[in-house]
Amino acid sequence: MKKSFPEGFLWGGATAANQYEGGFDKGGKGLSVSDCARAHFGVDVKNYSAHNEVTSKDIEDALKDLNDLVNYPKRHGSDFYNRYKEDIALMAEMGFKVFRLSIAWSRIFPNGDDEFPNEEGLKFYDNVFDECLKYGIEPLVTMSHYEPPLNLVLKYDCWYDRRTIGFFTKFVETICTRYKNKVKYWLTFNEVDSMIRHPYTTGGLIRDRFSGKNFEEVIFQAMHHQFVASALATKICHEIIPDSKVGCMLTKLTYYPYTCKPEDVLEAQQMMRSTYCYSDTQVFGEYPAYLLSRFKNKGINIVKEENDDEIMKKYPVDFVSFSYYMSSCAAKNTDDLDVTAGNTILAVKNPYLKSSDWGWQLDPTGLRISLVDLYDRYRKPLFIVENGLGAKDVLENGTVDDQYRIDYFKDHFKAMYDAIVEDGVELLGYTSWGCIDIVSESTKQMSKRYGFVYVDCDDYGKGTFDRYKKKSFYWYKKVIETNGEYLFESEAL
Ligand code: BGP
Repeated sequence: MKKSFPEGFLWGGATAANQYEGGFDKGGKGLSVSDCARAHFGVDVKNYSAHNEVTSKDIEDALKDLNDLVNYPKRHGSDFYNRYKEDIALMAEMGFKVFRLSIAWSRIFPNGDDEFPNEEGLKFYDNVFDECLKYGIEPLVTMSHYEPPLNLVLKYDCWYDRRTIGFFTKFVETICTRYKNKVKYWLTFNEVDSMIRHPYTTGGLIRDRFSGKNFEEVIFQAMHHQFVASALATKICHEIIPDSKVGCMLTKLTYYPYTCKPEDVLEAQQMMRSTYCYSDTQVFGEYPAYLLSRFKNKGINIVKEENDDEIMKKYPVDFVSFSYYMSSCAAKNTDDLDVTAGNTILAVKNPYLKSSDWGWQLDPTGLRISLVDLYDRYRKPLFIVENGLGAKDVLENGTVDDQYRIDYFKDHFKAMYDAIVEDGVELLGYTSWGCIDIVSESTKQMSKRYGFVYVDCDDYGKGTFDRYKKKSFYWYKKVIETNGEYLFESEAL
């Protein structure tokens, strides 16, 4: 009996405006926080905070030269803004059923608190969605993916100020109304948990603007506003687009105990909660007991308004989406243990796993473990909206021999298949991260390539930006064409 994925499985790819779109100051778009996120060339990729801490002075420096696209690679991204027709045609050629992208909030409301939306920005996404639908590709839209308007940061401290809930829901009402006949799959916040690890890009929070305050409490207050906003966004989307499906999105970090010592098993369990507590809040519509205990024990006081709990409870998400790249180990005592980088984290290295060029540990079995964990925990349909291998690809004779990427995907897709067929997981679809090469989030590099399509641009913004199909382009096309059967044919090995 042929092995294939469920009928209607949504194969595709994922991007985010702040890393892919470019055109950062075109078409009436205002500055977003990401347009002021400087690249730190030559800094160790493990030094995550050096790459992602942002100070008020950094913002002043970024605003001094808005023509500086070398130090601010996200300003040019992959130039999707000018090349969206070509890129969507490439996605269609691979047979995509779904394309995940985000709407840049500051392209619609340039300052975040504008009275009226920017029509040129609305028109751009109309054109993008029309291009997708022309090929039968479903848009999967992230409402907020590291793109709050910079003005909200400078004027209100962004998500720390409760008024940002209103600015965000006005943005949501605008885009749901405008695209109600074109978009039915939505995500509210990308990796809502990431505010803990990079509060600037996710929450628009700059530490030195809160001197004298407990910054952890500031982050959780901002996150509370995002939870209320996420619930209201779900409500608004369902009201305007009755058949819409709205998902939360978490960073699926998967930790194994470094040994079978009970204290290491406990440490791994506690570390897993570092992201579960936020998806728990969005799926169950209330703060989990262990997060409330943490608030109490650390003297963290969240200011709520009287309807907040009711709103969060009343409008939970329809499905759970997540990013998965790698797994890590956890140990009570990490002295003398090797540490390696991961997605926005540093963690104990697993001696049984290989690592990517950026130190991320490659673990397809960990994807199956993650799928089982999440499905057992939430009993809601799942959607993998980010997965892939960031690697140093070399363009030769107009293509890239990225057999290593094919091998990565093959192993991960087989793990997905087993989770569906063996473990009964309901998996709606899969969008590989950076399906066309994209500026990386943690290090702002183009050279950390994820795509099935190579973009001729280096870490300094130099290149033609022309697109080249990699070996994996043709492989993924066959996987989609056969709904996964190709994975199990000998030639796919
Ligand atoms: C996730 C983000 C994406 C993407 C991905 C890969 O956390 O949601 O925006 O960046 O990580 O990480 P990186 O780009 O740092 O390789």
